[in-house]
Amino acid sequence: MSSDIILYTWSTANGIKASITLEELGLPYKLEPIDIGANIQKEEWFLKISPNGRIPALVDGSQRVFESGSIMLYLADKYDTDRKISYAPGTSQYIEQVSWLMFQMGGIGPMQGQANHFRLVANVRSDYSIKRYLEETKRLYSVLESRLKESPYLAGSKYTIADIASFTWVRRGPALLEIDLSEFPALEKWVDEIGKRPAVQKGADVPHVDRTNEQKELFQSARAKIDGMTNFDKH
Ligand SMILES: N[C@@H](CCC(=O)N[C@@H](CS)C(=O)NCC(=O)O)C(=O)O
Repeated sequence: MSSDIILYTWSTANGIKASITLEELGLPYKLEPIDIGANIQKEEWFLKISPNGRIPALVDGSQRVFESGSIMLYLADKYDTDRKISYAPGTSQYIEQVSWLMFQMGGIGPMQGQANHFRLVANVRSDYSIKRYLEETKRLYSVLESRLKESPYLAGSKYTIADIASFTWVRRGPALLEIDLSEFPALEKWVDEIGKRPAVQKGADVPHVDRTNEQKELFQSARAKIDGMTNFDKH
């Protein structure tokens, strides 16, 4: 299938949702790496594509698409005519797929993102914030766990973009936040299975960056640094 897709991304939980979707669909695309550490995402030219100044974003001919969930829906609705990783618009399963996709976009992404921030990168220690966002992240995982106990995939019997969206976040929970996935056995099995898909492995490495400096020890020392600060909260 031919396409004029340009993907602007970086290898983060939100960024790889787009590249994994493209790889699953076997769609050719031109990659434009946006180094978020260098703040390229805030440059004027990029804001015209992604007004919120964040990755991922995509341009397909004259169409811009921003927000990872919107990108996934756009690609699935337009290009997944064989319904490999999506349900057809207008069906009940499609609504289930969108519901779980929005659950990730409005829940796991923002909550786990804040948990990551207060646990790993904040320059103050706030035990209240760490507890609030970590507990909420785990509560959201328990919602996924309940769903995956009754259904093989989030939207039903088929692996879809809804699974990809939560997968990219949940897979990072153990290393970044020390979340023990064995507390969520159905979720752990689902993560392992999705992680083995060749398109997922390929898409998760876009753009390829050297991860040798991102080993467990780096996250451990980031957490230890925050633990060593005085708690900022007023009691
Ligand atoms: N809701 C947005 C969130 C995008 C987002 O937060 N992207 C992060 C990387 S995972 C980013 O661009 N961070 C750079 C910044 O905030 O300046 C989506 O799902 O696309």
